[in-house]
Amino acid sequence: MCAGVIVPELVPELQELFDEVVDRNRGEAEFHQAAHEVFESLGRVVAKHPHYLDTEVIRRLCEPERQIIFRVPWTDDAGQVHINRGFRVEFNSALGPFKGGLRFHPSVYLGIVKFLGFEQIFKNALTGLPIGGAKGGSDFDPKGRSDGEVMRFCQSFMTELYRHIGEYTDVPAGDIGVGGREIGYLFGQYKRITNRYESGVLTGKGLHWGGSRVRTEATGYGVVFFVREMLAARGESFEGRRVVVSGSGNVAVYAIEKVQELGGIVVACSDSSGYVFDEAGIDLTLLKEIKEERRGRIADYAAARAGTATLVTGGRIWDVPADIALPCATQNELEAQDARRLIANGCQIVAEGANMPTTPEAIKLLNAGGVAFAPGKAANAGGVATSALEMQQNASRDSWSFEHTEQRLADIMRDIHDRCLHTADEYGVPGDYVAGANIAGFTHVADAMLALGVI
Ligand code: NDP
Ligand code: 2IT
Repeated sequence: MCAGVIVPELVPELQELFDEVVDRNRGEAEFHQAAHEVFESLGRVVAKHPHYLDTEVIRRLCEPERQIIFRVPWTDDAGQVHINRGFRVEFNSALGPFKGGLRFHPSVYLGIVKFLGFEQIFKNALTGLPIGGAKGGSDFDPKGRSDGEVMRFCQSFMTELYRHIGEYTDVPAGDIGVGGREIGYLFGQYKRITNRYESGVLTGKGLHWGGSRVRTEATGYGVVFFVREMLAARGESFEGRRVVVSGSGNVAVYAIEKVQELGGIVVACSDSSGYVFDEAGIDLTLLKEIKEERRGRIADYAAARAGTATLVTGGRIWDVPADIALPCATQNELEAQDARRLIANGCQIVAEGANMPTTPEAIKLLNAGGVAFAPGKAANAGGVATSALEMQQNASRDSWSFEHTEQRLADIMRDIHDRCLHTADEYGVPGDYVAGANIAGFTHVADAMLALGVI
């Protein structure tokens, strides 16, 4: 666990299972953190339904069905050979083929892939669509690499991965460092090796070669649709709300776009080198041009908007006063000190666009401070849900309109929101989106596992 984290007690049977998870997965702090958060919610479930303990379904859920680690050799533009490590953790296929993104970032190791794969099981269950949970990636750092280098890396990565995936087996997609360009190179190599145009093997494809409309926008739009439901539940809307969004990648950019469409004002966003504060509201056309076309830095945005925008390096984006905070960059980016600052500044809602961006201690403080908190496995499920819609379109060799697909996404996010609240009510913790998401996701997948026998 992270240093300084307050760890709430688990019921003894779950504490024993948690200790076993730590023991069997040593050094994988992020996986322990993700498992602990789910276990905290499961106390109420096993008290009501002890068969989830008796059948060992929780113990089974914590052990991935299959874990693949492989060498990825590639050559840079200067002819130098590099070796990276590739991962795919196929965690659970009770509900459908393994499904989840690939992350290319130097921080990737087995513990990161496992935490993401574990979260993905419950997230995918919450969508109500037939997808299991998985995650993969590599410690490859795409920053500063040429197109040719990225292509050769992707081709080498797929040269091993192809034998483990397939439209009925395991369907990867993007995550940090993996967007449309990388999915293209990965799909091209899969097609070449297998001699099959198997569109349903990857999602996040380009619109001309099997991709779905709205998939690029889906995670960011989905988070904002989820928050719209949270606001509506209090009789409020985005109109005139000040919003802070961390990150400036795929999720952040489209969260900003939808907040602006709904009348909110996004006053700050960031990348790993700092954040930009723009009182007039982020200029999204400029941000997209810098981030999506030039693959530039947030500093380039600040330089181009010198009149209104301020670049802050070495600070915390959560110091910027906001009604709504959307962490959309990476894990554990919103810590206890940030939660205190958000509360002091009157923030009312925190919704996770990223996976596990809020530390356990920060979540506790936000709850105690009366801030409504939506966990990533519910709030950012729009990305993978739209991936499942892409799989549906591929299976039927069809292509849906933007409006139809966006409406499906909005309906799915409303359904997830309502199910979280309904489940939280049912288990005696009204308004607790974390418990609602964990319990609804868990019971859905655990019931399917039990129906399939001891496998
Ligand atoms: P991108 O690679 O498009 O963007 C990531 C953004 O986060 C960049 O601005 C990046 O800054 C910043 N960032 C990444 N790592 C760090 C770090 N260690 N410290 C500070 N900033 C960092 O990724 P996505 O937008 O796709 O993913 C963002 C988050 O959303 C991740 O947690 C991902 O798991 C989650 N997510 C993504 C989904 C998707 O469909 N893409 C679906 C659901 C969740 P810099 O460029 O400087 O590194
Ligand atoms: O974390 C996530 O849900 C994703 N990166 C998207 C996964 C997917 O298969 O679309």
